[in-house]
This record gives sequence, C-alpha cells and structure tokens, in this order.
Amino acid sequence: MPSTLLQGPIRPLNAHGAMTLSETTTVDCITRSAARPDTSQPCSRSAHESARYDQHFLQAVRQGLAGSPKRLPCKYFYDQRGSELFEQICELPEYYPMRCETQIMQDHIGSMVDAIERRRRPGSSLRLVELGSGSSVKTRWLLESLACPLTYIPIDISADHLMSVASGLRDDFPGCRIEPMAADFTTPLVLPEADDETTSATVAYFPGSTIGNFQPEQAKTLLRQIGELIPRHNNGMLLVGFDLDKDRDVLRAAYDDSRGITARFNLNLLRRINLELGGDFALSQFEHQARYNESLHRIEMHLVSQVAQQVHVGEETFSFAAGESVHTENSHKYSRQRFEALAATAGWSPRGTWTDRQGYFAVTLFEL
Ligand code: AVJ
Repeated sequence: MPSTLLQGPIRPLNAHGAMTLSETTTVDCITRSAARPDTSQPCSRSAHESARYDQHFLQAVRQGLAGSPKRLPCKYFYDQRGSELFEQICELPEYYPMRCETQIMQDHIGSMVDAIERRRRPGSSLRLVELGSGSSVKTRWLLESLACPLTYIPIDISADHLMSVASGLRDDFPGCRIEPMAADFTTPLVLPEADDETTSATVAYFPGSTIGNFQPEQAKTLLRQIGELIPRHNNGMLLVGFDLDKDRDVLRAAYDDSRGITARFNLNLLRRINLELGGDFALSQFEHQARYNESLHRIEMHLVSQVAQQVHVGEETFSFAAGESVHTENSHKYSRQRFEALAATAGWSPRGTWTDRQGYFAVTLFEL
C-alpha cells in the first residue's frame, strides 16, 4: 500500500501554471529532512562526469554566486555530514529551539490533543499529515495520545529514510495506519484519497520552526498550499512550531556557538560544493557570521570572504572581494501576533498556543 504512494506521481495542484513555491527564485530553504541527498546518486563525482551532477544544486549554486549580493540556498546544508552537524547543534547549550519545542510537546500534549479531538466527529477517523517528517521524533507524542482510528501520513523527500522510519512506526503503533509519501512539500501536493465517510478531520503538522526559513511572503504561500491540501468539508487544522523573537544576544549565540559547530555547519555548504560540483573553495578563507537583522526580525547566516579571491565551480569562475559575503540562511523570528497575522492572510485562525517556560518558542493550533 505505501509503496504505491511512494512511487505515484506528485501531481501539481495548480493547473493554471502559476508559479509554485519551489519554482520561485527567491525560495531559500526547505526543511532539513526534505533536503537529504538523493541516495541513488554517488556522493562524490569527478569533474568529467558533469552529466551526473545534481543539476538543481548546480543551477542554484551558479545563480546564487553570480548574483549580487551572493547567496546559496540553505536546503543544501543537509547532506550526511550536514545532518550530523545539525544534530550536534541541537545538543549545544546555546541552541534552544529544539529543546524548547520538545519540552512544549511533553508538557502540553494533553491539551493540544483535546483541542484537536474537539473538532473530530466521535468515532470518525483523523488524518495527521507531517511536512518534512524526518525521523518523526516529536510526532510520537501525538501518535501516542490521539484516539484511533488514526492515519499518519509522513511526507519527506528522502524516500529510503522515510520507509525505514515508517516501518519502525508500524511496529510501535500497530493501531495507526501509516501511509508515507515521498515528496517535496514545498511543491503543491495531492494527498491520497481519504475515505470521506469515515474521515472527519485532517491535521497538518509542521514542527521545527522550518517555517522560519521562508521569507514572510513565501511562508504565506506555503501556509496557503497547506490549506489547499485539506478537502473543504474535512475540518482542516494546522499545528505549527515557530521561534519567538527574543533578546538578540540569545539569538546570536544560538547561531554562533562557542564551540564553532554552527560555523562548521555553515562552511559544510562550501565543502559540499567542492565534493559534488567540482568546486575549489578554500574553507579557511571564509568566515562564518550570524547577523541579527532587526528590521526583518531574522537571524541571517553568512560566509564572508576573508580576502579578494577567485573560486571555481566546474568550468565557471566567481570573484569575491575581501569582506564580501555569501548569504546562506534566514531564520525568521515572530511574535505571536505577527505569526497569527501572517497565518490569517493564508486563511488560518488560531485556536490555541503553547509555549515553553522561558517563552522562547511557540506551537500554535490553527483552523481553516
Ligand atoms: C532547522 C531551520 C530550524 O533555523 O534554527 C540551525 C537551522 N541553522 N543553526 C534554524 C539552523 C543554524 C534551523 N532549522
């Protein structure tokens, strides 16, 4: 059953040829789990095998380094090494988001589930759809607490990892239907047909503050697309985690830790270009910077060229001035009000918000 879902085509929702989120040139990130490399391709390739380069990655790098200011999309952070470094980041004392969100799920799962259950017809089935499910760690609290019948649809671009996570969940939650879908959630998707007779509600789950990687306009488009996944008559809900605006020293430390793990994570992007696209970046000639952009309420990660230099990627040459930066990531921080206003423009109304004791992070339940 799930294998047919995995192999099935991902049909675009908008038949009018409108630009989808993933096609716009300004999109700079999708979820870390959605960005794992295609494991059907070897990781390092010689420069002569250019036909085997990841064309999307190559195209993004060419375009990003040719532009001014220079930038690279953060979704490419997460090869094997990058995913490991991100896991190390989550263990750092300075990096609070993962710990806070986990604490929120642990402490408030009861009232979150009550708020969701109130919207389902008694005895009917509920669908839980996760965008960029990765290892489905935080989802386990929901799967343990939501009533059956329950169908869980984890969506992730990394098909192999998705299948192994799904089989683990089937063992641990025999009462749930697990229907994995290998797809890039930033493209418009169509969910497998729900049995309308028995399914009375659908909850989209979007944890991890991945929403913060999108600029507000893109975030709005994505939130609207999530709403369009859910059939009109089918009580649509969205449970989303986002990072709250806070003291800028706390923010800066979270993205520029004293052990230099975040710096390595950022520089890994250049290492990856060297390995996979035939680049010759000298990593020691670039410095990691985390800047807090006050007016845009976001942390920006940059790689700043320490000297005037030329770098090659395949056949192409890119010139860097001393002090010139490559902008690699945005991580937007919201107040509750600003996030709710953004979601409202995409048709969502808040029904409950839960935060950690410090008020660093929030999880909000919205309804269509
Ligand atoms: C995985 C997108 C939530 O923005 O905090 C961590 C990525 N970047 N340190 C974030 C990240 C630098 C992270 N997200």
